[in-house]
Amino acid sequence: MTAPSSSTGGPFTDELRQWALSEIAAARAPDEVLRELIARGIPEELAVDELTRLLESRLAELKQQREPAPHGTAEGHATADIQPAAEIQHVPQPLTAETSNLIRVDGREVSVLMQLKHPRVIVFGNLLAQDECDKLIALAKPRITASSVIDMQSGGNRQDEGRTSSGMAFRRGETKLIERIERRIAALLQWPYENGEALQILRYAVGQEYKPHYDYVDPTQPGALPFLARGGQRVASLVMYLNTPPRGGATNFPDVGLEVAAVKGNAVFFSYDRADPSTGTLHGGMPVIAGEKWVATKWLRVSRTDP
Ligand code: PD2
Ligand code: ZN
Repeated sequence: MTAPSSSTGGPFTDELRQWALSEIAAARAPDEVLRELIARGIPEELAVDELTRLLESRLAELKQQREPAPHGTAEGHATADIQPAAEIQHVPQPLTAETSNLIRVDGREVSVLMQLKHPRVIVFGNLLAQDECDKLIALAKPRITASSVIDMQSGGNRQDEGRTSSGMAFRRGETKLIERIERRIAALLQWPYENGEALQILRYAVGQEYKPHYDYVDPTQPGALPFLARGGQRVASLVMYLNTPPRGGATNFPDVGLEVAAVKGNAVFFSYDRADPSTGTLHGGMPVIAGEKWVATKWLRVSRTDP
C-alpha cells in the first residue's frame, strides 16, 4: 500500500513524507523520526501531527494485511482485496495561543481553554459575545423544527432516534450578524468562508440528546454522493454554545473520555483528516438534565459549498 498521495503543502514536503514513511517501514523508533523532522526545520506541532498520521495509516495498513480474507475471496490473493485507506484531507489549522493565552480575532479576545492532539480538539472561550448568542437564539426560535440526519441511502434527510433535538439552518451570510460570526470563524480556523456550511442552530429540551456519531459522511454509501458533490467531505466541526444549561448537555468524545461543558459563548472545535473512526472523533451531545441547551454548529468542507 502506498503513502497518501495528497500533499499537505508547506514545510512538510512529499519528499519528507516519503522519507518518514521509509523510516517507519524500516521500524525506526518514532521519537527518533520526530527528532529528525524537527532538526530538518519542521515545527514540532506539525511534525507530531504528520508523524501521527503516517503511523496511523501504517498501522491500518498492517491491520488490513493481517485480517483474514473475507468470505468468497480466494486465499493467497489477500493483498488484492485490501480496501484503500480513507483518503487523507487537509484540515483547518486554527489560530492557537502559541505565544499568548489570547487570540485576537474580529476585535475579540478569544481564549484557548483546552487542546487535545488526538483527536484534535480545541475548546475556545469567548468566541461569541453574550448578546450575539441571545440574538442567534431569537432569530432561530420561530423557525425550528425536528432535527434530521443525512440518509446515507438516498442522500436526502430523515429523522433519527439518535438525534432528538430540534433545529434549523440559516443561509450563509443571511444577516449582518451571521456573516460577521461566520467571517470570524473563518479567520480563527484559517479556513475559507466559502467552505463553511450554513450555520445550523439546535435546541435540546430536557432529556434530548445527540447520540455519538461522526460528522463526516461515509463515502462508500450511495447517499453520500450528492453531499460530496457539493463541497466535498467535512473535515472539521465547530460547536458553539449559545447558553449555559443548568445541568447536562456536554459535548462528549467517548473514545477519549472527554466531556466539554456547554458554556455560553464558548465553542469546541475538532478536525478529522479522513472519513474514518481512527480519527477518534466519535462525539455526541449528552442529554440535557435541567433547562435547555442551544448550540450553533459550523461544519467545514474541503471545498466551496452551498451558501
Ligand atoms: O450539541 C452538541 O453538543 C453536539 C454534539 C455532537 C452537536 C453536534 N454533534 C453536531 O451538531 O454535529
Ligand atoms: Zn456532530
